Amino acid sequence: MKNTVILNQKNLNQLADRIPVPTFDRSSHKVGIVHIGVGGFHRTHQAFYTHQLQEKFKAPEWGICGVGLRKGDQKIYEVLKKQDHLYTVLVKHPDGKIEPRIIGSIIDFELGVDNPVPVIERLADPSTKIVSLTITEGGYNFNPSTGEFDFENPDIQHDLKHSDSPKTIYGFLTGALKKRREMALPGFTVMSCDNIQHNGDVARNMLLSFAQRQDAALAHWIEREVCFPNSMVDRITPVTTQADIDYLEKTYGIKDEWPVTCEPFIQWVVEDKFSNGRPEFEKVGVQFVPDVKPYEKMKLRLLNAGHSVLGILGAIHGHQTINACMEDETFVIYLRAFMDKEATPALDEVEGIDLEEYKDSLIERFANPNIKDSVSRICSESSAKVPKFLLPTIQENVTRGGSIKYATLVIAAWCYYSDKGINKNQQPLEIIDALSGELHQAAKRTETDSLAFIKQETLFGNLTKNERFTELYADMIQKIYDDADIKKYIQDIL
Ligand code: CS2
Repeated sequence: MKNTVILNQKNLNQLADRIPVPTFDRSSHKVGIVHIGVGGFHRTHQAFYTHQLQEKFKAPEWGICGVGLRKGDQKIYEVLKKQDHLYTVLVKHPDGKIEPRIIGSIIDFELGVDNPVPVIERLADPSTKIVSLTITEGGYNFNPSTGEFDFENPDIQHDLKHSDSPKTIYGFLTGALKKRREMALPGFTVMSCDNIQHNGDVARNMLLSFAQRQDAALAHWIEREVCFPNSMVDRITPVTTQADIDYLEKTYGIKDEWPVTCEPFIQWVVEDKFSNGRPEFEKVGVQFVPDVKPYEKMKLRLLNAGHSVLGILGAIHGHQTINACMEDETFVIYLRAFMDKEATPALDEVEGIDLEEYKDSLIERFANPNIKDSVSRICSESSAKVPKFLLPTIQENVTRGGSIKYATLVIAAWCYYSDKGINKNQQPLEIIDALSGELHQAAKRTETDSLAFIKQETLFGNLTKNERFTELYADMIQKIYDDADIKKYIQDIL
């Protein structure tokens, strides 16, 4: 048994013979990227790529400063500060192998919750060239059915009135960009890394809507000076468990309070549109393309939607993880049928990608038995995910007269899930959703109005106007409410 060593910069030398540690001189690195929303995904993806670039090719001007804008970011802020912003990534292979590595690309962290000034200064600093975002699908503050910026949000109203003490991402970005304009500095690139189709365009439209209300001249300057590349990001990153923390300590004698785990697969496709320079990420496998849209659509409609199909149906059946769903043949066949018969017909050609192979690879990735990605993570924030991952496929198939039954069952199951909060064995489900109250209220009305759940227009738009969809949905609702044995209906549909 190795002696236990606390993870921090001073102890790295002692750890170097146990696992790969950063060999570059972190103290000489400058912040070039400010990243807002340091969750597990950022740490296994962009920070991982940046680390590899710094390790293999040096890139001292592209250190990352993490930023948290929500109260919930306090914990990651404290853990990373204590560990000199070092953390471990555990890459979990399907054959059981686990590859650990300490990541050194994050070099600083600011929390903007009670004290926004240091964050604004950091964003406005001449060394900051890119501001990247993983603020979640629900974090962009737009109405999912109209796509319009939501000015009703009280935090947005606060930011419009108090530009020097912002709470939202838009208040922070405009505050910093205003300073840059005053100092005659160039803008920075705003690089969205969230699972939203046209994520860069969405970030741009939302920021400009906000800025126009606040200061029209600034909005014009942003239009000219700030690029918003679209990007497709991909790496399955489950929630870290206590078992992961214990594994690292028992096996390697490393005390890391918040390691992060992921699958071996990693992909990042980005539009090469940067306002103020960028790291040479292509050296570590990032694809720069003129138009990322076909890639993002493919990923959202197959991978993310596939996750929601398994997660929501799996939760009701009583499966705990995505790989448990994939051990259940009925679920695998259903997933493939959804992908082949509903998602694929609504996709465009993706240059250089064979969609059959892509789907095969998703089936393999989801089945990785070592990943244990919880269905509760997948179902969390479904109100932000389903309208982006699944509903566009239903809408397009409604228009073109294609199959909709596979996806519709998922919507009916989501209603039952939101209403009852239990699986078919009467066990409680962990529901994490910013709109859980609203979803529950709407779903509860199903007893008297079978379409109540899908009448939530901000989520479902005008889908209730389509009879083929509503009839199918109402029929499925009736069956699930009569008997929640979801696998029976999955089999019926197949
Ligand atoms: C998942 C994603 O949030 C979800 O429901 O589908 O987090 C997914 O694991 C990642 O996008 C993979 O790149």
